[in-house]
Amino acid sequence: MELTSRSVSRAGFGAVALAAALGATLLVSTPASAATTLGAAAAQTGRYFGAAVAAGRLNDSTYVNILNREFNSVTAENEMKWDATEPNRGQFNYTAGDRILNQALSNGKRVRGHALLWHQQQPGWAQSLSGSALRQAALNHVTQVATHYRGKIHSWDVVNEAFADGGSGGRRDSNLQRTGNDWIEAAFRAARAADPAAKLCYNDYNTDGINAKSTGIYTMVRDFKSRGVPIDCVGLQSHLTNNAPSDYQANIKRFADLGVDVQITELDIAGSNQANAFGAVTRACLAVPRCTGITVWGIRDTDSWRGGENPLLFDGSGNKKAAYTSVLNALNAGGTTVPGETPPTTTPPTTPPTTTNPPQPGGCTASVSVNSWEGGFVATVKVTAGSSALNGWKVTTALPSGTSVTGSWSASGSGTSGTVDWTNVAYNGAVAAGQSTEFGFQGTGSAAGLSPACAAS
Ligand code: 9MR
Repeated sequence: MELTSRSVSRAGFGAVALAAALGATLLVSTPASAATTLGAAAAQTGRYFGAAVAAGRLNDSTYVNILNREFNSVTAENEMKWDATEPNRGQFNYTAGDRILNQALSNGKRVRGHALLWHQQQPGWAQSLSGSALRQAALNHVTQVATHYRGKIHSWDVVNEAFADGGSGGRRDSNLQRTGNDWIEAAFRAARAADPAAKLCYNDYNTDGINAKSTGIYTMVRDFKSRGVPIDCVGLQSHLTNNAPSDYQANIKRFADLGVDVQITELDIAGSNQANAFGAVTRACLAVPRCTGITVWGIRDTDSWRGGENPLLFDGSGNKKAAYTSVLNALNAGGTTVPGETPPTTTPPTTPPTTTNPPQPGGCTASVSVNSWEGGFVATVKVTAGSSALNGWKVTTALPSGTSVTGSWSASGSGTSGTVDWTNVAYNGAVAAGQSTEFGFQGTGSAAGLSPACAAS
């Protein structure tokens, strides 16, 4: 990625000065029991405070001491990327990623997964693929890596940096984008099927304020939510200089209002206003209940990818900087509490089915779209209500012999082979007349010739 530098505008400086004054006021009410580490301070409002970690530094005792003391979340800086985890097609290497994961889990930290698909840091073999061969390889990569880490990752960056810089608001051209505009949703569906418990995030940079690029992402997330594409969070990388954009908090809030969490995923801030800006970013996250955590992109200045800019919270010797104190004070001053993390599939139905007064079945239709490759497929099924509303539905699929379901989302399957009945889950049984909902499943073998039959229930 390229960094854009920001100058301190009058308006921006005014906002920071105001925020700093507010911070000072709030500090007066800091409880006597203020936490003394970033992780503990963030946990007071249910948030995490994390750092990007490099496996190669885990033998450095200064580094590991700070990591273990201060942070309660970890992101692998490079070790879970495509080039690291699948250096040869179909041959997976989790050695360095597992090292970071195990170090974190054994010290009670949660782990963010970064990143399943990205146009950068692709292995050479993927760079030379295109079209359906690349699509198949990419979805298989998502499935394999998310399955390896199943149950251990708090949040996955499923897709990283897929939007273009500048004013278009559109997708970035890449080999992945050229496999079809729906590659992102296919990736999210494959990730959900492989690890239903992980929060699935879209992550990008220069999207921290309200601009054409962040609005393009906003529109995609709104579309995904309306169509039932599984997405749970948006990552704002927040590689900044001197200030967060003046509409940073408003941007966080507009994403949260779509019903997704927001995570600050790669925070680093260069420039002379660094300490104030770190405090302002922290306060902006704390002000929005669905801003659930902050990750800084490295521990000491000497660990940063922004060589020479010293954009982190600890100096090269591991000493706390003014920016550290600014963040800690902001965390201790508090903010809104993060609401409980309820997976979408456990949300109670708004109109529960009743056995005493059953609704008149109104009929429904089902259609399927299949992304397939040699040996596997992802099927997305659209259920559409007829002239009456549905309070529950069942879709029957006859799978070809030899085909086996390996995962599904937004429906419960009666089995994994042969004739499978798919029944709505709690939150998507109610479908208004003429409206649709979607579910999907993934499997090995072929989904050729599927013709799903729908019945109201
Ligand atoms: O910090 C990472 C650096 O060590 C790598 O050389 C670089 C390779 O592209 O990726 C850096 O991390 C990036 C992250 O994965 C995605 N967002 C931008 C980060 C900084 O470039």
